[in-house]
This record gives sequence, C-alpha cells and structure tokens, in this order.
Amino acid sequence: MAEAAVKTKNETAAAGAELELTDGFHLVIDALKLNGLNTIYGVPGIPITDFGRMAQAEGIRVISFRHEQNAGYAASIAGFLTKKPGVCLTVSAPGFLNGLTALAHATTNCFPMILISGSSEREIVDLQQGDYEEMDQLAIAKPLCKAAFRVLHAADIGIGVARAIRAAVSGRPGGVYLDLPAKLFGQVMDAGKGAKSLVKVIDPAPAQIPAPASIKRAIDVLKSAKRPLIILGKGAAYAQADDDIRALVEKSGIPFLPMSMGKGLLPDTHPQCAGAARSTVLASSDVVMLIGARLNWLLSHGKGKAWGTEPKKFIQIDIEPKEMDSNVEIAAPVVGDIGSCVKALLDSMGGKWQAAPEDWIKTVTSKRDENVAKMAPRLMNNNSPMDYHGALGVLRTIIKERPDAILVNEGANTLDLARGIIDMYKPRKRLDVGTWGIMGIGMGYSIAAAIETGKPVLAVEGDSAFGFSGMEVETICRYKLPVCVVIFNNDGIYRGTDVNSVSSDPAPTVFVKGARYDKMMEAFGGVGLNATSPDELKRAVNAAMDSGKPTLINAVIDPAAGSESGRIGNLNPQSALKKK
Ligand SMILES: Cc1ncc(C[n+]2csc(CCOP(=O)(O)OP(=O)(O)O)c2C)c(N)n1
Ligand SMILES: [Mg+2]
Repeated sequence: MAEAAVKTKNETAAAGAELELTDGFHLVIDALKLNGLNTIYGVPGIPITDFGRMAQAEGIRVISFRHEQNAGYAASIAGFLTKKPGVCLTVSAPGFLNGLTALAHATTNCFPMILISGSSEREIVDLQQGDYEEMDQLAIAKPLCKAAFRVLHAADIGIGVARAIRAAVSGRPGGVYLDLPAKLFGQVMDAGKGAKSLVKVIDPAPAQIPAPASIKRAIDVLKSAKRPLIILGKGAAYAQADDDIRALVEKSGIPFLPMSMGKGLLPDTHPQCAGAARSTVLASSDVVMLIGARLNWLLSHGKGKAWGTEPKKFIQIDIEPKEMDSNVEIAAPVVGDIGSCVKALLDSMGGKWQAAPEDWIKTVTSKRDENVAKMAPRLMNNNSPMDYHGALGVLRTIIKERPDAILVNEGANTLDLARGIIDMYKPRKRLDVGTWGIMGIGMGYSIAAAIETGKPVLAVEGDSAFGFSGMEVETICRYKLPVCVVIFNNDGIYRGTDVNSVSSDPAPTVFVKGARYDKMMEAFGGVGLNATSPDELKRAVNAAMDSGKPTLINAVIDPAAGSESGRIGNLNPQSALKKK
C-alpha cells in the first residue's frame, strides 16, 4: 500500500516535470506577447505552419496572406501607424525573399518592422549541401535592413526578440531581420527558466532630447527669415506629436507644405497650407524648416531649378544626425526625436512671436487660391468615360465627409493627381508609395490599416498598381475587412493607348482593354461594381463606405487621359540620339 502510494507520487512528479517544459514555438510567442506585439502578417509553410497555429491559439492575431510581399508591406505600415514594429512571418528561402522587398522598403521609409523568417538546417546550409529551401538568409538580409539577428538556442529567444524590437523602433526606425532556424522551434527547456529568459523591452524608443544650443540656433535662423516655409514629412506624422506640431506651425504663422504622407497633420484646407502653391514656396522661400522630411529626390535634393535662385537656409529636425548636410548645407541642424524637438522649439519661441512678413503670406495665399480656383471646375465634370479630375473630384468630397477614413493610394497618374486633389484632414490618414514610389503596397497597406485602426479604408489604385497585390482581395474578403478598392482603369500603365507597330504583341504599357476588375471581387464573395461616370462612382463608393463590406469598384477612365509617368516624366532618361 505504502509502496503504491510512493509510486503514484513519482508518476505525478514525472508528469509535472513534463508540464513544466516549454519550447521554441512558445517562447517566441510569449516574447512577442510580452512586448505587446499581438498581430502577425505572414504566409504559412515549413517550418512555421504550426507556429502560426499556436500563435493564433495563444491570442495573437495571425493574418494569413497570399504572398509574403503583401504581408510585409502590411507589417511595415502597421509599424508606421502604431510606432510598434509590425511583424511579418515567412518560410525559408523563397518566402523570405518575397518578404525581403518589404523589409528593405520599411528601412528606406523609416518604418519599424521585424521580418521573422524560418530558415533551414544551419549545418547543411553552411556546407551548401542542398537542404530544403537552402539559403544563407542572415547574410542576404543584412545589407537591406537596420539590423539582423539569428537565434540558435531557445534560451536566447527572449534576448533575440528584444534586440529586434529595440533595433526597429529606437533612433531612426527601420526594418530588422530575425532568423529562426527550424530546429529552434522544437527545442525544449525548463518552463520556469524559459519564462525568466524573456525580456520586456523597457522604453524601446527613448526620447532623444535636442541640444539647447541647436534649438537657439534654429530659432535665430527662423527669426531672420523674410519668406519662411515649414515642410512636414512623414517622420512628423510618425512621431504622433500632432498637437505640438500644429501649435508650432500656428504660433509661427509660417506657411507649411506637407509631404505626401505628412498630409493631414494640419488639414490641407488650413489657411497656412501651401500645398497648392508648392512651386512658389519652394522657389521663393529664404528659410526652410524641415520637420521629419529628408532632402531626397522628392524635394529635388534641396537644390536646382525647383528651389529657385534665392539663397536658402535650412533648419532640419531629424532623429538621425547623418541626415544633416546629406544634400545641401544645413544651417541649423536639430537632432533629436521630433516630439522633443518641436516641444523645445515651441518653448523657446516664448509668448510673443513675430508673425511672418505679410507680403510673403499674401504671395503664398493668392497663388494657392488662384491654383485651387483653376482646378475647381475640372473636378466637377461628369464625363463618361471619366477623366482623372472628374473621378477624383468625387473621391475628394467623400474623404471630406469621412475624414476618419484611411486613404491608400498608388499608381502614376492615379497617385500624383489624387495626392494633389484629395484633401486630408487628420494625421496618418494618407498612406502611399513612399520614398521609393513603389507599386504593390496597395492591398497590404489596406489590410493592415483596417486591422490596426478599425477605420474604413478607401484604396485608390491605378490598374497597374493594383495588379501587384490584387490577389489579396481574397484576404480582404476572408477577414471581412471594411476596404473599398477603387481601380482607376485606363487600360494600362500611364495610358491605355500605346500601339506596337511591328508585331501582334501588345505594347509594353497596355493591358486587356475593358477589363472588369470588379469580377475578381465577386469571385470571393465581395461586392464588385462597375462605374462609368463620376455620379456612378460616388454612389458606389458611398454605399461601400456605409456598408463596410469588402468592395471593388472598376472605375472606367479614358485610356487617353493620363500622361507618361504621371508628374515625374522628367526622370525618364533621354538619349542624345533621336528616338526611332
Ligand atoms: C515595384 C515597382 N515596379 C514598377 C514600377 C514602375 N511604375 C511606376 S508607376 C507604374 C504603374 C502606373 O500605372 P497605373 O498604376 O495604372 O497608374 P496610371 O498612371 O495608369 O493611372 C509602374 C509600373 C514601380 N514604381 N514600382
Ligand atoms: Mg493605369
């Protein structure tokens, strides 16, 4: 009797010991959850299929895509919207490579993101013995991201995830690669020790306070200005320092120019907004304060024709010291996080601030009003087939009436004209192609925007742009997301009118004429509509936004309406030889 009792006790102990083990799968899940990373965007397969299932079972939202690139773009914009790294999960080699474009994109755009990829057997990969999906992923990822780490032991998962998070969000945010070999997931260890090995990242993006001397210098330069200008970049939108940025702009009385994803920080209809007088303010300003905007190609590198002949002084607020003087001399570099820098500037401005000279304000406002008035009648046309202005005039009103909706936008003409025509009213509501002018962000961004914010999404897509991520309409339908996709269908890239005069092959820029993208949506149970006039478009989009049902509207645009490369045709290389 006594012996039997002892045996039972031993058995219980053995069973207890088993219960107290944990494994790589669960340690990764626990490490993510501990740090508030509760959504994963990815595509399943060996070696991460079970990981996705377990993550879902443990309460993480796992959004399963049709292609890793779209999952990666979703993760990147989730990072922009939340200031927490967006997580993308991929399988080895091909899945990893598909996700890598998005990781590089996140790094270029300064969005925090972590690409977690399963990888094959290290011993076999390193001897190049031809493992299943063999690839030295860590080496390949390194030049394309801010940091790259590999975890080989379950006990290091906590540290690995912590390093990835801190690297992604601290300083200038960017993409981080985390390599998790297949064998790691199955490794077991004592559950108590495992729990202790996890790291909750404390203050992952510490404030970086600007030097007081840099603030004084900036204020002095600003005070010397006769024709000052403020440029708001997407870094300013990322900072979520909306109230202070608005206060700074309003207190200064200086005209502001929002970059594409900086639109809405202050409404585009704000009296100081110089969006519709861009050429004038760039050419004529004498002091330019950049807030979270880089002097890259999107601002003509801060020099040349667009910037006029007047001498300029730049004040630049950026968290990355290396950004200063990257293209032109920066007279007043202010290095720190944007929230802290703007606050310090506001404090230094004191109670009284001399408004910008009246004649400058007048010059800017009259140019702006003139351009807005010139555009207005074009936006009211009801042509069928539609031109860009007629169609965008309708969407402009819809966003005005629904300022909380998120606008996703890609294409060439569809992008450039929508950017100029559709006013934004709130911060971080306009998501687009970003620094690279990349096609393919459309459906990934739409999905993440809907998931992360719960707000309705309006995706305005060129027919070519849409094609890069079009299959994800199935994902939109599967997760029943409130996304309305409007395809500006002009039968091609830029225009649908090119002709190949030498063979029966179509010209490289044209697609199937009269294609009905709306049918794609119907295939997955979503609402598909065809709109041939602005009136029809208006009704269809309003119905979609009211219902919240996944909807795709094929907006028929005149194939001759667009221009080559939209607004950036000047970037096409020209040969001295005459075109054949
Ligand atoms: C990844 C990627 N591939 C190719 C391009 C080149 N590109 C720029 S705009 C564009 C498509 C423009 O056509 P569409 O989206 O239909 O807009 P439209 O001008 O016709 O309105 C392409 C392919 C790109 N920017 N990014
Ligand atoms: Mg097109």
